[in-house]
Amino acid sequence: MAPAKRTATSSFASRVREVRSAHEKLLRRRNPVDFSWDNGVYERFQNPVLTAAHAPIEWRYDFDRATNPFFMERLGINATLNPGAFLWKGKVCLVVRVEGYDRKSFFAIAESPNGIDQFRFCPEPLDLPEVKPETNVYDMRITFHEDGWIYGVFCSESRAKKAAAADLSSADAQAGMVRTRDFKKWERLPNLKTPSSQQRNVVLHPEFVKGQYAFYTRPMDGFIDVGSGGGIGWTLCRDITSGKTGKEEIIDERAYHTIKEVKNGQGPPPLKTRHGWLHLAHGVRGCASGLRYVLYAFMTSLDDPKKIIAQPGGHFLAPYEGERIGDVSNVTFTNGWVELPDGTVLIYYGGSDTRCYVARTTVDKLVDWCLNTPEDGLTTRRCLDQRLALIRRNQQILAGKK
Ligand code: M1P
Repeated sequence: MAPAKRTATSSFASRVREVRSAHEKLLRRRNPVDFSWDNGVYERFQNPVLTAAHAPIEWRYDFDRATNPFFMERLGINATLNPGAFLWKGKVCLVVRVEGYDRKSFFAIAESPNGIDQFRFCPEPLDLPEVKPETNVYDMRITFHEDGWIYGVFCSESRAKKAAAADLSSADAQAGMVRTRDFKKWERLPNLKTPSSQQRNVVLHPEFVKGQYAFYTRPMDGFIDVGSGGGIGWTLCRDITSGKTGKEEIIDERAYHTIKEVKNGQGPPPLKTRHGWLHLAHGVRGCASGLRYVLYAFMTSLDDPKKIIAQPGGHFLAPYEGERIGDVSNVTFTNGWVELPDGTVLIYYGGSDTRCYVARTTVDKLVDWCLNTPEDGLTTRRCLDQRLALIRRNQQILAGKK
């Protein structure tokens, strides 16, 4: 027995060294621009910014030689996805949905000096309080509100109360809320109470509107299928510590034969520009291979943030190359972006519910994209007319006639 024990012990030490060194190499990996992509709107990068393998090894392995002599992973991490984003103390930070092999997600902050690579998780995940038992939490949007608090609004999911005993998939989604001033101490607020029976993709607007808190919502009467609900909604709330909102109205509807035919949802909190509020959202359509999630952009009025003033047609960003493949394939989903002091915008998005990517653009480019890209013509005739107008104008320009 003694030699076997010695072998296990020495293998433990070398395993720790090997695992640590591979992990450190991944964390230090640089992320060059992917020049296979060029649409002039945003840049893509060669690697995801975060994967499951970025999770600290202390979160996955048991370092006790007695209980884990082979230095095996005990609590595996399955995915890191759908991050909220914010700037804090000179770093770009992501509040990441980290999913274990057990399918439960939790939140953890990862920091990078440049927002493109070298993301490292803080030593521990966020230890957020519960208001009542919930089965899963995910997709946090961070809002620096003008009231001085920093809010995190996320999906709080539990098994549907009215589900039949044999129905183990019906769920109930609500908007959970936390707030902090330092990203260390978190206060849990009551879940938002809106007129809709279920909510996902709820986002707090950064400013008061008519003296009230304003939320982008996504009402639904089912968990996967939005039923008679759907669209990006809007509601006001007098007292965020009660969570009770007023009536809900749809400001961005689903539409037949568009990228948001099945459902849609606000992405991160909008960015304020001198031309209006810039929004990024996800739109979903159904096809033979399942649901396809893409990102789209639009703008709303500075005077009335629920009033759409520009809505370019089609998607802004869709799954590309390896982004297409993952646990839930053909999905791009965003809930975080940051604006740097020089006007650069870093857009973070989950790829196929598996890993996190970044795209880089600027406020000026996003505004130009929104204000000057035609709306969806909704029929082939009108969309073809838009394209013919572009082609024929280009022909004139290139022939020197304009
Ligand atoms: O699996 C794709 C996405 O599905 C949900 O999005 P929606 O609320 O629009 O249905 C979310 O659970 C999201 O996390 C996930 O990426």
